[in-house]
Amino acid sequence: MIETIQKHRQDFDSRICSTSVAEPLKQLRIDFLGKKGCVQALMKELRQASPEEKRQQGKLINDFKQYVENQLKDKEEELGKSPKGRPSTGATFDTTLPGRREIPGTLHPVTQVMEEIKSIFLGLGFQVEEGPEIETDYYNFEALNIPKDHPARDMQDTFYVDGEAVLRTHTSPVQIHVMEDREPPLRIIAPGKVYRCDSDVSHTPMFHQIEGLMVDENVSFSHLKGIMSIFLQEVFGKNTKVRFRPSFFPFTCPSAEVDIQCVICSGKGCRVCSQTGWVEILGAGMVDPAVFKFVDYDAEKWTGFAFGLGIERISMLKYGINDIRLFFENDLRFLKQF
Ligand code: 2U9
Repeated sequence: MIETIQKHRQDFDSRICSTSVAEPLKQLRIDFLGKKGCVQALMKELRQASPEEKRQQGKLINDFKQYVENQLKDKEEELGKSPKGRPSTGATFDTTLPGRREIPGTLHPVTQVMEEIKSIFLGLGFQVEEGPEIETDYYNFEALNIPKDHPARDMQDTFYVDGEAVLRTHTSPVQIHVMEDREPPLRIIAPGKVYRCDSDVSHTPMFHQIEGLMVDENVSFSHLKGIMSIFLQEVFGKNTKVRFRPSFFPFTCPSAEVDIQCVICSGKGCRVCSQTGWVEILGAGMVDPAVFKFVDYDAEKWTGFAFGLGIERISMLKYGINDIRLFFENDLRFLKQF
């Protein structure tokens, strides 16, 4: 009988040690303390024993029963405290299991291109300036030489907040604020979100812009051409061909639209460049003296150039993306490629 109890105890100890979930613990209770369990079987065996043996062996069986009950109670408490029946103490875990790999995130492609462009202009001596995304009609339009009845207001499909407040349609108000606060010389870029009520494969209601402004004595169109060419060759490669076409903006005169030779077909003609071999990349021009008047700059003394570009458009051309909405769908299959 003593050996049988010892065997049962060894068996019990080894099973309870390797139990880390509640379900097998229930089975252990049934196997040892249940009606058909081994403690009951020992009791049955005891019926045939002499009175003296009953006294001695009965005590051993009771001790074993008590031991099993205590051990089960402790284990149940331990498992009950930790989630999903795992031990809270970490006493039993498989050290041979491979660790769980953390998948590191990456910067959004729009943020990456924004940072790249900022660092190019920082290298050219420009400072970064920021401003509010809700602006007044004055800073978004009036001070940029876009009066109330000007057709350029329709071109920009404005979101009106209430009364005189609008979601800025470009980051140009930042430059107006800076010019109000500071005297030239100025060399600044204004990155940030802008809003226009427009949505299709190449427009989203919110997109990112970087605008730039340089004001000093004797700043000329040559400076504008030089800086734009250096910038575009940094982004798209040393051999990128750049061309300037005359254009119109209310806040610059003369104005230009700037193209690069198509990065998809290298100028041969494809769907992206509508068979022209060129793609439009940014707008620019010499600051209109009317704008200087609004900020009280002496237009006889100071001249300046300004430019503006959409970050999503640059990113689409750089990476060959054909639908701007992909940037905002948060699909990891798209985002993981950058
Ligand atoms: C001040 C004076 C002049 C900023 C400029 C453009 C030309 C331009 C567009 C490019 C693509 C906007 O994102 S886009 O749709 N921008 O073509 N922006 S000149 O001129 C300024 C800005 C501020 C005080």
